[in-house]
Amino acid sequence: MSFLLHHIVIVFIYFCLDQKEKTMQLRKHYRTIVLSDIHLGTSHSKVDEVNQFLKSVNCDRLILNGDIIDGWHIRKNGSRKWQPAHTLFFKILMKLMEKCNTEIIYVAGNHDDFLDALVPLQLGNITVVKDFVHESQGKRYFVTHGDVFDRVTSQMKWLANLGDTGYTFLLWFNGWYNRYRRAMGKPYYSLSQRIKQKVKTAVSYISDFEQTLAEFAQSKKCDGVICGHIHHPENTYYGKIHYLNSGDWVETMSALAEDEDGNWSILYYGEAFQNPESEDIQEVTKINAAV
Ligand SMILES: [Mn+2]
Repeated sequence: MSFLLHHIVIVFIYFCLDQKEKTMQLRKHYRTIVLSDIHLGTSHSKVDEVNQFLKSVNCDRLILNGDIIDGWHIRKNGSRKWQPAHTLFFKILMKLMEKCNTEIIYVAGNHDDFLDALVPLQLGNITVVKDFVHESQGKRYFVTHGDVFDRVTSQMKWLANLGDTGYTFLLWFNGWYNRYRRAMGKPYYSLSQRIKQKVKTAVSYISDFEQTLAEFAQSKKCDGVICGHIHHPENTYYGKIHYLNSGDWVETMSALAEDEDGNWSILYYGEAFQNPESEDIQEVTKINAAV
C-alpha cells in the first residue's frame, strides 16, 4: 500500500514540475524588458497590474530603471502602504531569475536614492548601478533613470515639491474617477496623462527632457538612451539618437521590450489585459490558472 502511495506521490511531483516547465514556456519571451517608476510602497502603485504583466513574460535581461521602490514616501509616511502584493513583486523577480535565468539590473532613481550608498553592487544575478551602457545587436544604449537631467527636480527642489503635492492630488482624483468609470463598465483612463498632454508647459518640459537625454547619449558615443522618470513612455528618434522611455506603473502602465532582433516596442498593460478578446489575455489566463 505504502509502495503504491509512494509512486502516486512521485508521479504527482513529476506532473507538477512538468506543468511548471510548460508554464514558463507559455510566457512570451523577450531579449530585454525595461520597467521603471513602479513606486512600490505608495497606494498609487499599480502593483497588481505590474505583477500580472511580469508573470506573462520571460526575458534574458530585466532592467529596473529607477523609482521601483518609493523610498521618499516610505521615509515620510512609514511602511503602512506596503502591501503583500508589493512583496510579491520581488518574489516574481526571484522566480524569473531562478526559472528563466534572467539577469536583473537595478538602476537607482531619485525616489529609491537609498540605493546610492550601495552602487555599484553585484549580488549573483542582480546588479545595482546608477547608470550603464546596454549593448545589444551592435548598438549601445545609455541607461539612466533620468532624474539628474531633470532641471526642475535637480535645480528647484521647492518647485518639484509643489508639483509633487499637486501631482499626488491628481493621482488621488484619478483613482476615484477610474472607480466610477469601472462601475460604468468603461476601461481605465489616465486623467493625469490627458491633462499633462493639454498643458503647454508640460509638453515643453517633456520635449526639453527628451532632447537633453538624447544629447547626452550622443556625447557618450551611444546610439540611444533608455530612461524613465517623467512617466511618459516613448519610442522615437532625436536625429540619429534612439530615445526610449519605459513609462511607469502609476499612470500609463507601460514597459519597454526588445525582441530577439534588437527591435524595441512599448508594451501597454491595458492593450493586452483589458481586451478579453485578445490572444495575450487568453494566454495569460491559461498561465495564471496553471500557476
Ligand atoms: Mn523619478
